[in-house]
Amino acid sequence: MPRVTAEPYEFDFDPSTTALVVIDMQRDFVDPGGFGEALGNNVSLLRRALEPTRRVLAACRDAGLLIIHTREGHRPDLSDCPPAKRARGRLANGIGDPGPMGRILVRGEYGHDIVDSLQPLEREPVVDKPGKGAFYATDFEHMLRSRGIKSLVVTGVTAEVCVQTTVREANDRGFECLVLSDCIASYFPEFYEMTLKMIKAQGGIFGWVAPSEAFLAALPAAALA
Ligand code: C5J
Repeated sequence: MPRVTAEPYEFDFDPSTTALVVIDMQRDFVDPGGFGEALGNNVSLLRRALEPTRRVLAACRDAGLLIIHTREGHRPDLSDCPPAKRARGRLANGIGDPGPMGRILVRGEYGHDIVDSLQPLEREPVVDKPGKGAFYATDFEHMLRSRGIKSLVVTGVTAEVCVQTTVREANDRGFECLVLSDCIASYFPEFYEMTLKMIKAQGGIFGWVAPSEAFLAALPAAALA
């Protein structure tokens, strides 16, 4: 079984029961000129994760792993957006309002979609989630269980919000999570650091952490081809 040099200890995984999860790499969070930047965030902090994630995505495609992408957002009529979520932050331009790349966090809008360099292939499921976690109010868990998935390799943004929420949800459901440290990112450097610390604390209370090169070194080429 492939073994990744990770923290707090080695992460063993079977490629046939492992999925790569790419969380919310959406233009509105990551691209210059999007919603995230309009809120005053420095998107270059998120963009650091793009190239390592692109490499991992390519390797997982070659190895034949299941790959699932997620996007945070809502139906155009906002019927799946809790009023409390919409009101939070008292933003002049918040969820559902016009933003620099279309209506903010609304499905079908340009800004809601995944950045060009990480666009899903047709065969790769995309989970549209109304919450921060990928399990809440989605068929994500059903997809994983239907395919016998036991381990998740986790990438995406933002570290402390949708990545961490998803890892916690996955951990409670019995999935083993390896978070790739250079493939997640936050607008806040201290939240990025603390996310990694929290995941691997206490013997891996939520999972494992490793740089993508350690995962790529362990991933057999064409594992499932
Ligand atoms: C995500 C957010 N994707 N930060 N959303 O983390 O609101």
